[in-house]
Amino acid sequence: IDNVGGDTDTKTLQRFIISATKDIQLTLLMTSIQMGCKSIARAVRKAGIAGLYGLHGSENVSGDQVKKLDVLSDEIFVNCLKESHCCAVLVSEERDDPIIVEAAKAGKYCVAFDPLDGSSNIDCNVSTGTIFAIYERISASDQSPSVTDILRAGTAIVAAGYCMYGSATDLVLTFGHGVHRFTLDPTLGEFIHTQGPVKLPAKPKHIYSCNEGNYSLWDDAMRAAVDAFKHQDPPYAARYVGSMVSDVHRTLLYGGIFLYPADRKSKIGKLRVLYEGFPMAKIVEDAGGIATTGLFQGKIQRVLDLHPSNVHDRCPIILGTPSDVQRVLDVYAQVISKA
Ligand code: P6P
Repeated sequence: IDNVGGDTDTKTLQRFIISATKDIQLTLLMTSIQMGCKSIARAVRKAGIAGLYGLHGSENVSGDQVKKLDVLSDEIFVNCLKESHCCAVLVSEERDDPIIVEAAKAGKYCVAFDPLDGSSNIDCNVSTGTIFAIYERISASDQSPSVTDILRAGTAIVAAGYCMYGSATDLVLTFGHGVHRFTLDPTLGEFIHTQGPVKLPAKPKHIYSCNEGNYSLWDDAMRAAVDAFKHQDPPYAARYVGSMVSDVHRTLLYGGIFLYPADRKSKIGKLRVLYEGFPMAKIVEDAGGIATTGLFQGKIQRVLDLHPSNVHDRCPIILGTPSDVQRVLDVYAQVISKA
């Protein structure tokens, strides 16, 4: 009943941001990020319809070249971040090179983001999402910022989050002191606090989530690990949306395991470190879960301990309920011990 007009003390995301961070630039930055997510949510909801009339790469009634939704989402987010006057370096999944914000608008944060992850799903109305990770720049404010301000280990992340454009628009966020969930109330235009601190369930659902179409491309250990979930009694349920934000959101709330391992086709994995692996690993760890690469570059690594050398580096990702992830790590440990 709360938050439908009768509430006189609405717990908005804006209020949470103000209370959770005493840094005015981070408050302003998060205000801009939530504005970007609201704008993308509106475009996604609209495009779900317009998509039927060829939204992608076509001209609209006034003859303008209508932008593909992921490009549109990227421009929305870049403008929101630049105009926050709180950012120095931006890395977008949609852009080859980092954006160094002009000095007049530069601030002390760096943001890596995927403006519309899973956008190949938009035309069939499958949920998509925006993912972001925030760092504080390490270069001095009188120095020009550079990519080295953001090419750092995931443990340096100040805040991470995602916004899922699903049946509802959910925004999940951590400043490192607890994961919180907010749901957009379109009648108010505000994200309302709906859950938090969010923790992976103590009694998780038995769900494994991966693209089994790649089964023949996996190494023996990954095949054995996934087979073990299927041969349980009762077997685990298979759930795979193919949109990382959806698969991680379900894993966070229901428990279970999400895997995108390396394979013969994607030898270093498919998902990108800076704006998929790191933010999701930060959220899952803050919610009491584990996020690992599995056996990668000869050793088992915590995703957040990786140190990317390129802004679009990829890595294998296995994350979720600790007992489920540990089962996969145990299989890899046996592989290493036999090597
Ligand atoms: P596949 C979407 O394209 C994405 O980047 C993630 O959102 C998702 O988890 C993954 O790729 C899906 O990849 O190979 O299963 O289609």
